[in-house]
Amino acid sequence: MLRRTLLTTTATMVLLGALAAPVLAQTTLRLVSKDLLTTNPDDVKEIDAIEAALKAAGTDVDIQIIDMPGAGYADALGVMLLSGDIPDIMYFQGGDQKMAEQGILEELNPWIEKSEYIKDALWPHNVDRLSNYPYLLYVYPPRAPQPVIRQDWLDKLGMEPPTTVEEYEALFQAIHDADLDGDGTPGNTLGLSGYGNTNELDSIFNQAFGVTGTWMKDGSGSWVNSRVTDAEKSKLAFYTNLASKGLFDKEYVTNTYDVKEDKFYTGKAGVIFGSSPEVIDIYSGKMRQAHPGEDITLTLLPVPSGPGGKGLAAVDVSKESRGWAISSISEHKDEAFKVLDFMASKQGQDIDRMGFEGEQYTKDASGAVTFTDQISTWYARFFNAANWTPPTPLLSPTAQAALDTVKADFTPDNAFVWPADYAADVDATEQVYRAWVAKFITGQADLAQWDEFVAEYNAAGGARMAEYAATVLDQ
Ligand SMILES: [Ca+2]
Repeated sequence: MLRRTLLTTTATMVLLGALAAPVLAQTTLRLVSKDLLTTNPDDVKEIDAIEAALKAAGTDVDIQIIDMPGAGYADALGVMLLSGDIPDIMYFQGGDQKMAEQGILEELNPWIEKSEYIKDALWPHNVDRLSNYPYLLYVYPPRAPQPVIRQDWLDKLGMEPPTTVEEYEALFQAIHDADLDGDGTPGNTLGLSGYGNTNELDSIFNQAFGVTGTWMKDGSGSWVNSRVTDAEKSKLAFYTNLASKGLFDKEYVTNTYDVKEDKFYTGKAGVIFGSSPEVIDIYSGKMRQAHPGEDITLTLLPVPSGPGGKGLAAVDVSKESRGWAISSISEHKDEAFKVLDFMASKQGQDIDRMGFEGEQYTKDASGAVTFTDQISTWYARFFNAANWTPPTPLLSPTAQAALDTVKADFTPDNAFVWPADYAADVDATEQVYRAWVAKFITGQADLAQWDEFVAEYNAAGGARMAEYAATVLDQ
């Protein structure tokens, strides 16, 4: 009885509501992203806030999150898309090229041109990547690993941050020779550690040794991969020399990123690279945790000059390797793009970058923002707009300095997207290169064997790749 009454009342209210207000058409948008889940309250709260802000601005959307496993995300997304289930808004982390070839990804440049916010929020490399590949949008600064050191160690050594490659070696040598970790044994601290490969080092040393981009002209004016140039050889001679003197970590190949970090926090390495300003701040926090009671700050080391020049490594602008896409067959492309455009606005960035008042930050009577401890686990789900500034600094001065370097020092690379039938060559040459670099640095091979490496590289596909590159680069 009671139930029936309730139902009737509800039905009546719905009817009255429908009569009282004009019918607002709500659009359902389906969105899929990596690690954005209906089971994560912060994710749901952010999506709710986006819906509310868009509704206030006249766009009524119901954004439905599609849950996807974080592990194997690219594969899981690919399976769903190939089954014909294509969400309106999709985040890709691999696998997008095949979908673009299928014609299911919308060309974004016309949308961006008429956007209200995104066009002003792009980083320079975003513009270049979109012009080469218009299907993915990833509004974040380029990754440019930069080195940091404990300021108290620099002080103990009485040294200034190095500005040349020679001064870098001198700093690494001084770290090595001193007993900065205070275990009573000089000579057991590395100047520099790394992990996996030498990409991080290349970030500041490529240009210093004249490795200006992926493709360079040789003495005869032919395009060659920079991997097999004299500039690369002189850079590797620098790395090899550091390793042979105990200044660079010969275990870098087997180090994982946390092993690298651990050597830094425990004083077994004086300098490591942070992959982004945010990561540099994480290093600062972990360093302080490892040394409670000490007031340790990290200092950013500059991009050095060398015999070949100076600058951050050239940035690959062939395409975004990850990012947001819109379905070209969506019936709601306008609304889907409005969501992305909103995320580049000040209001959207305030939500995406700072979280929520009373949780990640507080506001006083004057409106001044103070971040709480919860900000340390908050992260942007969508964008890091180039034109957004937080009301209170989000980054430490050291991390901000790293971001300023990235902003001031952008060089586009001349790498391009390989056709599918070069995939095996690209993989094989990369393996040959990595293996030889490791052999040179650990001393298993001598740089006198350089020609042997070049021959193996070219045989593994390097020669065929260079022939193709010439047809692209000479256009
Ligand atoms: Ca020591």
